[in-house]
Amino acid sequence: MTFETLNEICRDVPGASVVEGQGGLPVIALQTDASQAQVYPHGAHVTHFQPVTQREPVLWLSRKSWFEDGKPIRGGVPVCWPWFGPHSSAPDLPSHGIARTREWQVESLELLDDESLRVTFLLKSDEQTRQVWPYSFELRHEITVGATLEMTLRTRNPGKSQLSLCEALHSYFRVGDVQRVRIEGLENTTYIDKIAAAAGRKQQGDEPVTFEGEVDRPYLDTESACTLVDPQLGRRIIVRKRNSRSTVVWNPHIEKSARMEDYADDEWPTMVCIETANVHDNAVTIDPGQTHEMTAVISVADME
Ligand code: TA6
Repeated sequence: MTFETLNEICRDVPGASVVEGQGGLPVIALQTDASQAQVYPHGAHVTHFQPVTQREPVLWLSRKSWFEDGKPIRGGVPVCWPWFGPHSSAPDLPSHGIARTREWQVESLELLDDESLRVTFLLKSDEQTRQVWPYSFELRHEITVGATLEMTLRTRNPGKSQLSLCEALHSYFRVGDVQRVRIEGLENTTYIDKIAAAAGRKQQGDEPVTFEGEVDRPYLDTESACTLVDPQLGRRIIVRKRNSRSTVVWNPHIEKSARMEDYADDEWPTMVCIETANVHDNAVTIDPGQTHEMTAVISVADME
């Protein structure tokens, strides 16, 4: 969408504007009494969310991120859809699917009665998507910015065959020091340890998740909210969810982050991913004519 079209959409909505973002890409800036946020139509990608109570942004964004066609933004909340991680049978296809590297259309933008702002992005199947995923779909990403950041990923199946897919709102959170944080809410949950892949599935004990090294874990069959406790920034980030059965936790630590071109070597202590997902055993199927939606709600509280 051109700047002019986006300007037209934002013009009559108090608190919404479109500005030139990184890489010259348009970005929608949303300002409310409670918070501010930024969302790129590129990937329908939330890159910034900061309640007025917070000195630091809630979302992490790499200073080396790409901001260009065909490449994913590193940080914020990438939309992983309709597969998660590498494609199961075509390794040369993009990791985490097709949604995060496409430009989405703005379907609606409105100021709600509670003074929050809601923008809905739409991505429809086309020739390009059918080349890598031979199905018809309508994918909407509804983002509501206020005291919380609420994101709903909604898949409608307009076709005649059942859809089977994986999905994640791959949220990157800003922390003071990953070696000092803990995640509560995943106790006694089964996870796949992708670092010790040979070890396969493991069970989290009744202790919180902590980060002594690289951690890459899809936790399965869990609908629990997670709390990211950050003593250095003196806050707790709470990730609530609906219709999500998986939570993926990731920090690349030293070696993996050094291998990533769009991730600075010294950034790994400042981020943690807690991803609201349906992956692996928790893949979803959507019958013809049906709609499935998954929601993440991000909020922040001071440390008790
Ligand atoms: O969510 C964790 C993960 O699957 C990791 O394995 C790591 O690859 C991360 O996603 C980032 O993936 P990306 O394709 O964005 O580099």
